[in-house]
Amino acid sequence: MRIAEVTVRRLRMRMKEPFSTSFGTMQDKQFLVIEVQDENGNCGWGESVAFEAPWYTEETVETNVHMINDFLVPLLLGKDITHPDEVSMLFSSIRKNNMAKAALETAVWDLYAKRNRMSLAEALGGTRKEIEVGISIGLQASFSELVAKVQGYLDEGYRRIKVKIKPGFDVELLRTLRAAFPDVPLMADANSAYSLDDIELLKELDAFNLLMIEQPLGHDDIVDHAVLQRELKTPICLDESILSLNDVRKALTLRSTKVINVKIGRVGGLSEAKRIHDYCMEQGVPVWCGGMLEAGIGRAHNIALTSLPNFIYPGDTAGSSRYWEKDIITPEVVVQDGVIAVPRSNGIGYEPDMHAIDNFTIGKWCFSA
Ligand code: OSB
Ligand code: MG
Repeated sequence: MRIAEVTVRRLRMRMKEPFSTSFGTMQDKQFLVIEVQDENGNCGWGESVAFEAPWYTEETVETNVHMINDFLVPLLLGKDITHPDEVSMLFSSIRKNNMAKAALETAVWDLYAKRNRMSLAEALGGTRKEIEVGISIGLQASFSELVAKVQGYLDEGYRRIKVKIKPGFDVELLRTLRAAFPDVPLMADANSAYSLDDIELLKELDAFNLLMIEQPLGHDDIVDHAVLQRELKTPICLDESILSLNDVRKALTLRSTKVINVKIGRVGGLSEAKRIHDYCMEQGVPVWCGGMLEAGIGRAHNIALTSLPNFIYPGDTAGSSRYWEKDIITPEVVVQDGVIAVPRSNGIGYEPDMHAIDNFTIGKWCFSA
Protein backbone atom coordinates (compact mmCIF):
# COMPACT_ATOMS: atom_id res chain seq x y z
CA MET A 1 0.00 0.00 0.00
CA ARG A 2 1.10 3.52 -0.76
CA ILE A 3 0.52 6.27 1.80
CA ALA A 4 -0.99 8.92 -0.47
CA GLU A 5 -2.46 11.36 2.06
CA VAL A 6 -2.15 12.19 5.73
CA THR A 7 -4.55 14.47 7.61
CA VAL A 8 -3.66 15.67 11.11
CA ARG A 9 -6.46 17.14 13.23
CA ARG A 10 -6.11 18.81 16.60
CA LEU A 11 -9.20 18.25 18.76
CA ARG A 12 -10.38 19.70 22.03
CA MET A 13 -12.86 17.69 24.08
CA ARG A 14 -14.07 18.30 27.61
CA MET A 15 -14.13 15.29 29.90
CA LYS A 16 -17.27 14.77 31.95
CA GLU A 17 -15.19 14.91 35.11
CA PRO A 18 -11.72 16.20 35.93
CA PHE A 19 -9.00 13.56 36.35
CA SER A 20 -6.40 14.14 39.09
CA THR A 21 -3.05 12.46 39.53
CA SER A 22 -0.01 13.17 41.69
CA PHE A 23 0.86 15.85 39.09
CA GLY A 24 -2.36 17.79 38.86
CA THR A 25 -5.77 17.85 37.28
CA MET A 26 -7.00 17.80 33.71
CA GLN A 27 -10.47 18.16 32.25
CA ASP A 28 -10.15 19.87 28.89
CA LYS A 29 -8.29 17.44 26.73
CA GLN A 30 -6.49 18.38 23.53
CA PHE A 31 -5.13 15.61 21.34
CA LEU A 32 -4.39 14.75 17.72
CA VAL A 33 -6.32 12.46 15.41
CA ILE A 34 -4.50 11.09 12.36
CA GLU A 35 -6.10 9.91 9.14
CA VAL A 36 -3.94 8.13 6.56
CA GLN A 37 -5.18 7.33 3.06
CA ASP A 38 -3.83 4.84 0.54
CA GLU A 39 -3.79 5.14 -3.26
CA ASN A 40 -7.35 3.71 -3.47
CA GLY A 41 -8.91 6.04 -0.91
CA ASN A 42 -8.97 3.52 1.96
CA CYS A 43 -8.54 5.24 5.34
CA GLY A 44 -6.81 4.32 8.58
CA TRP A 45 -7.16 6.17 11.87
CA GLY A 46 -4.83 6.83 14.80
CA GLU A 47 -4.81 9.03 17.91
CA SER A 48 -1.91 10.69 19.70
CA VAL A 49 -2.02 10.22 23.46
CA ALA A 50 0.27 13.15 24.27
CA PHE A 51 -1.26 15.65 26.70
CA GLU A 52 -1.06 19.45 26.59
CA ALA A 53 1.56 19.52 29.36
CA PRO A 54 4.62 17.24 29.64
CA TRP A 55 3.93 15.78 33.11
CA TYR A 56 3.59 12.13 32.08
CA THR A 57 6.38 12.00 29.51
CA GLU A 58 8.20 14.86 27.80
CA GLU A 59 5.86 14.87 24.79
CA THR A 60 3.02 17.36 24.36
CA VAL A 61 0.31 17.99 21.79
CA GLU A 62 2.44 20.82 20.43
CA THR A 63 5.67 18.77 20.17
CA ASN A 64 3.61 16.06 18.44
CA VAL A 65 2.32 18.56 15.87
CA HIS A 66 5.91 19.57 15.17
CA MET A 67 7.32 16.03 15.03
CA ILE A 68 4.46 14.63 12.95
CA ASN A 69 4.11 17.49 10.47
CA ASP A 70 7.79 18.37 10.05
CA PHE A 71 9.58 15.03 10.42
CA LEU A 72 7.40 11.91 10.49
CA VAL A 73 4.86 12.62 7.74
CA PRO A 74 7.68 13.38 5.24
CA LEU A 75 9.21 9.96 6.07
CA LEU A 76 5.89 8.18 5.49
CA LEU A 77 4.25 10.04 2.62
CA GLY A 78 4.47 8.32 -0.78
CA LYS A 79 6.12 5.23 0.72
CA ASP A 80 5.13 1.75 -0.37
CA ILE A 81 4.54 -0.39 2.68
CA THR A 82 3.79 -4.09 2.76
CA HIS A 83 3.37 -4.44 6.54
CA PRO A 84 2.91 -1.88 9.37
CA ASP A 85 6.02 -3.28 11.14
CA GLU A 86 7.96 -1.31 8.49
CA VAL A 87 6.74 2.05 9.80
CA SER A 88 8.95 2.01 12.88
CA MET A 89 11.88 1.28 10.55
CA LEU A 90 10.99 4.31 8.41
CA PHE A 91 11.01 6.38 11.62
CA SER A 92 14.24 4.94 13.01
CA SER A 93 16.27 8.07 12.22
CA ILE A 94 14.12 10.02 14.70
CA ARG A 95 14.95 9.63 18.40
CA LYS A 96 12.19 9.06 20.97
CA ASN A 97 8.92 11.00 20.37
CA ASN A 98 7.14 7.67 20.73
CA MET A 99 3.62 9.09 21.01
CA ALA A 100 4.03 11.05 17.79
CA LYS A 101 5.33 7.93 16.00
CA ALA A 102 2.57 5.74 17.43
CA ALA A 103 -0.17 8.11 16.27
CA LEU A 104 0.89 7.55 12.65
CA GLU A 105 1.87 3.90 13.03
CA THR A 106 -1.47 2.90 14.57
CA ALA A 107 -3.28 4.63 11.69
CA VAL A 108 -1.23 2.53 9.24
CA TRP A 109 -2.17 -0.62 11.20
CA ASP A 110 -5.88 0.26 10.86
CA LEU A 111 -5.44 0.90 7.14
CA TYR A 112 -3.54 -2.38 6.69
CA ALA A 113 -6.24 -4.37 8.49
CA LYS A 114 -9.01 -2.71 6.44
CA ARG A 115 -7.22 -3.39 3.14
CA ASN A 116 -6.85 -7.02 4.12
CA ARG A 117 -10.47 -7.23 5.30
CA MET A 118 -9.48 -8.23 8.81
CA SER A 119 -10.24 -6.77 12.18
CA LEU A 120 -7.27 -5.01 13.77
CA ALA A 121 -7.36 -7.61 16.55
CA GLU A 122 -7.04 -10.38 13.95
CA ALA A 123 -4.23 -8.54 12.15
CA LEU A 124 -2.32 -8.36 15.43
CA GLY A 125 -2.86 -12.05 16.19
CA GLY A 126 -5.39 -11.44 18.95
CA THR A 127 -7.47 -14.37 20.11
CA ARG A 128 -9.89 -13.05 22.75
CA LYS A 129 -13.48 -12.36 21.72
CA GLU A 130 -14.01 -10.12 24.71
CA ILE A 131 -11.69 -8.32 27.10
CA GLU A 132 -12.01 -7.65 30.81
CA VAL A 133 -12.02 -4.04 31.90
CA GLY A 134 -10.89 -2.23 35.02
CA ILE A 135 -11.12 1.43 35.94
CA SER A 136 -8.55 4.01 37.00
CA ILE A 137 -9.94 6.53 39.47
CA GLY A 138 -8.21 9.86 39.98
CA LEU A 139 -7.51 11.45 43.35
CA GLN A 140 -10.76 12.59 45.01
CA ALA A 141 -11.49 15.43 47.43
CA SER A 142 -12.30 13.04 50.29
CA PHE A 143 -12.14 9.35 51.18
CA SER A 144 -15.94 9.14 51.34
CA GLU A 145 -16.19 10.44 47.77
CA LEU A 146 -13.59 7.90 46.68
CA VAL A 147 -15.48 5.04 48.36
CA ALA A 148 -18.71 6.19 46.66
CA LYS A 149 -16.93 6.34 43.28
CA VAL A 150 -15.50 2.86 43.70
CA GLN A 151 -18.92 1.49 44.66
CA GLY A 152 -20.46 3.12 41.59
CA TYR A 153 -17.91 1.58 39.22
CA LEU A 154 -18.24 -1.85 40.86
CA ASP A 155 -22.00 -1.57 40.37
CA GLU A 156 -21.33 -0.82 36.69
CA GLY A 157 -19.39 -4.10 36.53
CA TYR A 158 -15.75 -2.97 36.31
CA ARG A 159 -13.53 -5.90 37.24
CA ARG A 160 -10.55 -4.18 38.84
CA ILE A 161 -10.16 -0.91 40.69
CA LYS A 162 -7.06 1.26 40.36
CA VAL A 163 -6.66 4.35 42.51
CA LYS A 164 -4.11 7.11 42.28
CA ILE A 165 -1.94 7.72 45.34
CA LYS A 166 0.56 10.40 46.33
CA PRO A 167 2.38 11.28 49.55
CA GLY A 168 -0.22 12.06 52.22
CA PHE A 169 -2.91 10.18 50.28
CA ASP A 170 -1.69 6.62 50.47
CA VAL A 171 -1.73 4.39 53.56
CA GLU A 172 -4.95 5.70 55.09
CA LEU A 173 -6.59 5.99 51.70
CA LEU A 174 -5.87 2.33 50.93
CA ARG A 175 -6.79 1.22 54.45
CA THR A 176 -10.18 2.89 54.02
CA LEU A 177 -10.75 1.27 50.63
CA ARG A 178 -9.70 -2.18 51.80
CA ALA A 179 -12.01 -1.94 54.80
CA ALA A 180 -14.90 -0.99 52.52
CA PHE A 181 -14.07 -3.54 49.77
CA PRO A 182 -12.19 -6.48 51.36
CA ASP A 183 -12.16 -8.73 48.27
CA VAL A 184 -12.11 -6.39 45.30
CA PRO A 185 -9.10 -6.65 42.94
CA LEU A 186 -7.41 -3.38 43.89
CA MET A 187 -4.20 -1.63 42.89
CA ALA A 188 -2.54 1.77 43.31
CA ASP A 189 -0.72 4.01 40.82
CA ALA A 190 1.72 6.64 42.14
CA ASN A 191 2.86 8.14 38.81
CA SER A 192 6.41 8.42 40.21
CA ALA A 193 5.44 10.35 43.35
CA TYR A 194 7.85 8.56 45.73
CA SER A 195 11.56 7.92 46.20
CA LEU A 196 13.60 5.29 48.04
CA ASP A 197 13.45 7.60 51.08
CA ASP A 198 9.81 6.48 51.35
CA ILE A 199 10.65 2.79 51.52
CA GLU A 200 9.20 2.26 55.02
CA LEU A 201 5.92 3.87 54.02
CA LEU A 202 5.75 1.85 50.79
CA LYS A 203 6.29 -1.36 52.79
CA GLU A 204 3.13 -0.54 54.77
CA LEU A 205 1.16 -0.94 51.53
CA ASP A 206 1.92 -4.69 51.63
CA ALA A 207 -0.84 -4.94 54.26
CA PHE A 208 -3.58 -4.22 51.71
CA ASN A 209 -3.26 -7.20 49.41
CA LEU A 210 -2.90 -5.05 46.29
CA LEU A 211 -2.69 -6.71 42.88
CA MET A 212 0.30 -4.48 42.20
CA ILE A 213 1.69 -1.01 42.78
CA GLU A 214 2.25 0.97 39.60
CA GLN A 215 5.30 3.20 39.04
CA PRO A 216 6.03 4.21 42.65
CA LEU A 217 9.50 5.68 41.90
CA GLY A 218 11.25 7.80 39.24
CA HIS A 219 9.61 8.06 35.82
CA ASP A 220 12.86 6.96 34.17
CA ASP A 221 14.12 4.57 36.84
CA ILE A 222 14.66 0.80 36.77
CA VAL A 223 17.42 0.56 39.40
CA ASP A 224 15.71 1.97 42.51
CA HIS A 225 12.60 -0.04 41.62
CA ALA A 226 14.74 -3.21 41.84
CA VAL A 227 15.85 -2.18 45.33
CA LEU A 228 12.24 -1.51 46.32
CA GLN A 229 10.90 -4.75 44.80
CA ARG A 230 13.33 -6.74 46.97
CA GLU A 231 11.69 -5.17 50.03
CA LEU A 232 8.05 -5.49 48.91
CA LYS A 233 5.69 -8.44 48.75
CA THR A 234 3.38 -6.48 46.45
CA PRO A 235 4.40 -6.80 42.78
CA ILE A 236 5.68 -3.61 41.18
CA CYS A 237 4.27 -2.74 37.76
CA LEU A 238 6.23 -0.33 35.58
CA ASP A 239 4.44 2.24 33.43
CA GLU A 240 6.44 5.44 32.73
CA SER A 241 9.82 3.65 32.84
CA ILE A 242 9.01 1.38 29.89
CA LEU A 243 9.54 3.00 26.49
CA SER A 244 10.60 -0.08 24.48
CA LEU A 245 11.11 -3.83 24.45
CA ASN A 246 14.73 -3.19 25.45
CA ASP A 247 13.53 -1.37 28.57
CA VAL A 248 11.36 -4.39 29.44
CA ARG A 249 14.27 -6.78 28.95
CA LYS A 250 16.52 -4.69 31.22
CA ALA A 251 13.88 -4.17 33.91
CA LEU A 252 13.15 -7.91 34.04
CA THR A 253 16.88 -8.70 34.17
CA LEU A 254 17.23 -6.37 37.16
CA ARG A 255 13.98 -7.71 38.70
CA SER A 256 12.63 -4.16 38.93
CA THR A 257 9.10 -5.22 37.97
CA LYS A 258 6.81 -8.25 37.88
CA VAL A 259 4.07 -6.87 35.63
CA ILE A 260 4.17 -4.54 32.63
CA ASN A 261 1.64 -1.83 31.82
CA VAL A 262 1.68 -1.63 28.01
CA LYS A 263 0.68 1.69 26.46
CA ILE A 264 0.84 1.84 22.69
CA GLY A 265 1.80 5.53 22.60
CA ARG A 266 4.52 5.28 25.24
CA VAL A 267 6.31 2.43 23.39
CA GLY A 268 6.02 3.97 19.92
CA GLY A 269 3.28 1.89 18.35
CA LEU A 270 1.43 -1.39 18.02
CA SER A 271 4.38 -3.32 16.56
CA GLU A 272 6.55 -2.60 19.62
CA ALA A 273 3.59 -3.20 21.95
CA LYS A 274 3.12 -6.62 20.38
CA ARG A 275 6.84 -7.40 20.64
CA ILE A 276 6.67 -6.53 24.36
CA HIS A 277 3.60 -8.74 24.74
CA ASP A 278 5.31 -11.67 22.99
CA TYR A 279 8.54 -11.33 24.99
CA CYS A 280 6.70 -11.09 28.33
CA MET A 281 4.61 -14.13 27.41
CA GLU A 282 7.81 -16.14 26.75
CA GLN A 283 9.17 -14.96 30.09
CA GLY A 284 5.98 -15.79 31.99
CA VAL A 285 5.43 -12.14 32.88
CA PRO A 286 1.82 -10.88 32.72
CA VAL A 287 0.97 -7.60 30.97
CA TRP A 288 -2.10 -5.38 30.87
CA CYS A 289 -3.18 -2.43 28.75
CA GLY A 290 -2.91 1.02 30.29
CA GLY A 291 -4.92 4.04 29.25
CA MET A 292 -4.28 7.72 28.48
CA LEU A 293 -7.84 9.03 28.78
CA GLU A 294 -8.19 8.36 25.06
CA ALA A 295 -11.12 9.22 22.89
CA GLY A 296 -12.66 6.46 20.80
CA ILE A 297 -9.95 5.92 18.22
CA GLY A 298 -7.16 5.40 20.75
CA ARG A 299 -9.55 3.32 22.81
CA ALA A 300 -10.26 1.08 19.81
CA HIS A 301 -6.54 0.42 19.30
CA ASN A 302 -6.20 -0.50 22.99
CA ILE A 303 -9.11 -2.95 22.73
CA ALA A 304 -7.62 -4.69 19.69
CA LEU A 305 -4.22 -4.99 21.41
CA THR A 306 -5.79 -6.40 24.57
CA SER A 307 -7.20 -9.31 22.56
CA LEU A 308 -3.67 -10.83 22.61
CA PRO A 309 -3.44 -13.77 25.04
CA ASN A 310 -0.89 -12.47 27.58
CA PHE A 311 -3.02 -9.44 28.51
CA ILE A 312 -3.81 -11.10 31.83
CA TYR A 313 -5.17 -8.33 34.05
CA PRO A 314 -8.14 -6.11 33.14
CA GLY A 315 -6.97 -2.93 31.37
CA ASP A 316 -7.63 0.77 32.01
CA THR A 317 -9.83 0.57 28.93
CA ALA A 318 -13.10 1.89 30.34
CA GLY A 319 -16.11 2.61 28.12
CA SER A 320 -16.61 5.89 26.24
CA SER A 321 -19.28 7.10 28.68
CA ARG A 322 -16.79 7.14 31.56
CA TYR A 323 -14.98 10.02 29.87
CA TRP A 324 -17.19 11.69 27.27
CA GLU A 325 -20.70 13.01 26.79
CA LYS A 326 -20.18 12.17 23.13
CA ASP A 327 -17.29 10.12 21.75
CA ILE A 328 -15.86 10.46 18.23
CA ILE A 329 -16.72 6.93 17.07
CA THR A 330 -19.91 4.99 16.37
CA PRO A 331 -20.87 2.83 18.06
CA GLU A 332 -19.26 4.12 21.25
CA VAL A 333 -17.21 1.70 23.37
CA VAL A 334 -19.62 -0.10 25.68
CA VAL A 335 -18.68 -2.03 28.80
CA GLN A 336 -21.21 -4.65 29.79
CA ASP A 337 -20.70 -6.87 32.84
CA GLY A 338 -17.10 -5.65 33.00
CA VAL A 339 -16.20 -6.74 29.48
CA ILE A 340 -15.91 -5.15 26.04
CA ALA A 341 -16.71 -7.26 22.98
CA VAL A 342 -13.73 -7.10 20.61
CA PRO A 343 -15.08 -5.78 17.29
CA ARG A 344 -15.00 -8.25 14.39
CA SER A 345 -15.50 -5.80 11.54
CA ASN A 346 -12.56 -4.52 9.50
CA GLY A 347 -9.83 -2.41 11.05
CA ILE A 348 -10.46 -0.77 14.42
CA GLY A 349 -14.08 -1.85 14.09
CA TYR A 350 -15.63 1.50 15.03
CA GLU A 351 -16.59 4.20 12.52
CA PRO A 352 -15.09 7.67 13.08
CA ASP A 353 -18.02 10.07 13.53
CA MET A 354 -17.01 12.84 11.11
CA HIS A 355 -19.64 15.23 12.41
CA ALA A 356 -18.35 14.87 15.97
CA ILE A 357 -14.73 15.06 14.83
CA ASP A 358 -15.38 18.27 12.86
CA ASN A 359 -17.17 19.73 15.88
CA PHE A 360 -14.19 19.17 18.16
CA THR A 361 -11.48 20.14 15.63
CA ILE A 362 -9.47 23.29 16.41
CA GLY A 363 -6.63 22.76 13.92
CA LYS A 364 -6.09 20.77 10.73
CA TRP A 365 -3.14 20.01 8.44
CA CYS A 366 -3.34 18.05 5.15
CA PHE A 367 -0.43 16.46 3.30
CA SER A 368 -0.42 14.56 0.02
CA ALA A 369 2.30 12.70 -1.84
O1 OSB B 1 -0.55 6.50 34.84
O2 OSB B 1 -1.88 5.11 33.94
C1 OSB B 1 -1.55 6.27 34.17
C2 OSB B 1 -4.18 8.73 32.88
C3 OSB B 1 -3.37 9.68 32.33
C4 OSB B 1 -2.01 9.53 32.39
C5 OSB B 1 -1.45 8.42 33.02
C6 OSB B 1 -2.26 7.46 33.57
C7 OSB B 1 -3.65 7.62 33.52
C8 OSB B 1 -4.61 6.70 34.10
C9 OSB B 1 -6.01 6.66 33.52
O3 OSB B 1 -4.36 6.02 35.06
C10 OSB B 1 -6.14 5.69 32.41
C11 OSB B 1 -7.42 5.84 31.63
O4 OSB B 1 -8.51 5.74 32.19
O5 OSB B 1 -7.32 6.06 30.41
MG1 MG C 1 0.26 4.65 35.39
